[in-house]
Amino acid sequence: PVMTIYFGLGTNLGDKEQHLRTAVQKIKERIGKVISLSAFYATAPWGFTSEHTFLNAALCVETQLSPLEILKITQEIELEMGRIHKSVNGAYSDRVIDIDLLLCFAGDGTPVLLDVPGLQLPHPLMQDRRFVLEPLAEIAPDVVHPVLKKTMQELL
Ligand code: PH2
Ligand code: MG
Ligand code: MG
Repeated sequence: PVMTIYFGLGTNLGDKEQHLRTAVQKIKERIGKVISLSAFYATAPWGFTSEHTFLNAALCVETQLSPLEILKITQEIELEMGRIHKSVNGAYSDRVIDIDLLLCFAGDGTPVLLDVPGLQLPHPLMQDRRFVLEPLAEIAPDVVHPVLKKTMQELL
């Protein structure tokens, strides 16, 4: 069964544009077909203090994989690309790449909701983060958040 998945990508270290392009390429090779990719948005660090600004993007992919299979692959890509620290209890840190699963829909458009250790869909904080909503509203303005019942444009 084909599913549509939306990712949020972020980086605030090194050659950020290259990191986003590399992550998109790896996702394309291992997860599925890229349907759309947003522009890259320069954003200020949210939720922590850092001298390194972010580059954020949103990505839509069609895949045959399950959300947990996708999570495993995105975590492997993060490690391969040199991510060292993960956030602990919401204490964020600088990173080469962060790939977050945001929203997932089955082939018929039914939302896929998930709440298991390590993965919650929709992403529980997406509606609070402009750095997520701005790129996402660019590629999916009319997609409805299945819990909040608002479009990405409305949430932005
Ligand atoms: N990611 C975070 C915390 N803060 N701030 C910006 N601007 N962009 C991010 O991608 C980001 C953040 C947690 O993953
Ligand atoms: Mg994140
Ligand atoms: Mg993450």
